[in-house]
Amino acid sequence: MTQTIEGNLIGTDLNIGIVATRWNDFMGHRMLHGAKDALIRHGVDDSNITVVMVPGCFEISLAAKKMADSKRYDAIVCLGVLIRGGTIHFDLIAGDATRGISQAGLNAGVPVTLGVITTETIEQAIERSGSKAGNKGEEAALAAIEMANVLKQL
Ligand code: DLZ
Repeated sequence: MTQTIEGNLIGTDLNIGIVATRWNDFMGHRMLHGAKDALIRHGVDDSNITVVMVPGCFEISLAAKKMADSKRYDAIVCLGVLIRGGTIHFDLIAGDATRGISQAGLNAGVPVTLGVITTETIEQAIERSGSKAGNKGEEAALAAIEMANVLKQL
């Protein structure tokens, strides 16, 4: 008989870390709010949520790595907003941030979820941070709860 392991969305007793950025704060703030709101609505105690603010997406992975390595968190949510806006930095930062975030989780064996939005325009970033395209902060927070609960069973 097939055994299927899956995580529920019950956050009771989970310790969750969030790394969020100051760049593009107008959208970042809404993603952080969406993430915290989702965690609390799914049972995570407010006092079990730790938010670390970093300057920009390039800095997310180091903070996520330190948090993951500490083993004090069941999962870590990484939030950032990268807008191309004609800058050549965009692809470099996006690539490094994504790889670093992934590596932080793999190295520590702790779920680290990706709530970094990469867009061409500010309008697209607004759409994905709490308007018609949802809130990617909230999605990353739910993925963190689900993965924390999957990992507990593996
Ligand atoms: C430099 C830069 C640029 C051009 N764009 C963004 C962005 O859209 N989103 C973001 O989070 N950060 C950006 N940064 C800042 C870098 O991530 C980083 O904080 C600085 O290069 C300092 O290391």
